[in-house]
Amino acid sequence: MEHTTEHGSLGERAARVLDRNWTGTSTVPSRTLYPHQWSWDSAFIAIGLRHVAPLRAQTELETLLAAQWGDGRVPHIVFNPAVPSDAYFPGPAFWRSATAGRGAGAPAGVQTSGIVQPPVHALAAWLVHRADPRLSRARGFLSRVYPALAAWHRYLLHRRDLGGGGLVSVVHPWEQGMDNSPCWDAPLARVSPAPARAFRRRDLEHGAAGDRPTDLDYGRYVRLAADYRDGGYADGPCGRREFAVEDPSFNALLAASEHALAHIARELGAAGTARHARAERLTAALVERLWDPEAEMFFCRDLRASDSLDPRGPDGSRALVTEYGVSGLIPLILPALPREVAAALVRTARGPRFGLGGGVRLAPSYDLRGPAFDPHRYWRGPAWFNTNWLLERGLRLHGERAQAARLRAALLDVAAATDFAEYVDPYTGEGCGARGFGWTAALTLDLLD
Ligand code: 9WN
Repeated sequence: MEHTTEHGSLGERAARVLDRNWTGTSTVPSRTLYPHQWSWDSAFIAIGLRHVAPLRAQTELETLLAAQWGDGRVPHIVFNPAVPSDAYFPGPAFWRSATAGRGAGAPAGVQTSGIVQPPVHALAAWLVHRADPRLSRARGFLSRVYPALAAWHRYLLHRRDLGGGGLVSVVHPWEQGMDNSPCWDAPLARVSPAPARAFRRRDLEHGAAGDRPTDLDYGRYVRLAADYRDGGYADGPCGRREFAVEDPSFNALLAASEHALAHIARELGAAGTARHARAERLTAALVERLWDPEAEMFFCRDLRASDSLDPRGPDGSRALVTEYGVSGLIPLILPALPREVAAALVRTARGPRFGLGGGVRLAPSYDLRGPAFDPHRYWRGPAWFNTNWLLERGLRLHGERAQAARLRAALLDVAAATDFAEYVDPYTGEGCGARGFGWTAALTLDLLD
């Protein structure tokens, strides 16, 4: 498809979306639905911004890291004080970071949430640096962000290895970023929802109810977040969570970012060897704990389901949630993935569940044949641009050039046709959710480069 219209080239249109979403210090995912700074959105946005505005790309990451907590966590939302506090739910009045998060070192000068999102930031910082090394060196960009990124990874590896097997656990579906994925249905079923009257959703004012999570999902999200807050956002033994899941995508992104931190360390004159080794250990732990060779898929591990099981015995595998979410394909981005695992993952991506070999425009967020598949409901089927961008990268990394090229072309076509939709029907490419969405525009710019 030709990507130039009377409104300018696709790249110009994408850059205009990022201009419109820029607040002066960071970029909102959407002016309507998400009017604050989101953690993994900012990482993807910086990856695209670096091609058109490297200074803004650096600032994007610096703004996020300025809201880092004393214990090293990078909050999933940094609230913009210029936006009415009830524009998004749950807003600053719900999270109460400055008071409830004091013990965990929440900063005093900025209001944030208290949960995290996937650690894409070191990868983003490295890519941003490489786009304009002169500017980066002149501003001391890497030497300023490196300690914050190292503390962030330390928090995850030391405070969030709740299963003790070398992987990080998420304690809320919002942390993993694929909020209502069917992978969470079983672990969430144990959580008693907060009553609907206890909160007011704002998302339904901007998005169709059929494209969003249900009220029951929201009740459970609110319950989990409120319990975490009321426990002072404490992790570790006294902060035992009702929901604790090891997720393939979250951990794969941490390993990819650990490789990126190794490159950053080397650029700063230190040895990156220990970090590469840690990334390889994370990759090995992913394979050991989450890979199912018969299914040819990575699955989530529900730590609470395994509580009653002997983790060393064969029953330990029952703790794997055998739902095929796109999260289970994301480890393809890892260079140290065993060759046979990478080959099997490519088969799964091309097969009938994800359809990349034929049948879909873009990879869905969930199994096309799964019982819970819904082509329009958020993370229960629709295709998202960030996960497809990661798959494109993974396919290229593992030598699947033709498949990667087809995916890249489809991403550009669908982004152009939907005005940078938040997510799309995987079969038809029809846009859903917000338009002018930050990471869709940013990753379009990255693919065009
Ligand atoms: C909750 C901002 C975020 C993304 C997530 C996506 C959605 C929020 C919501 O929007 O989550 O964090 O209110 O639904 O699921 O991946 O980071 O774009």
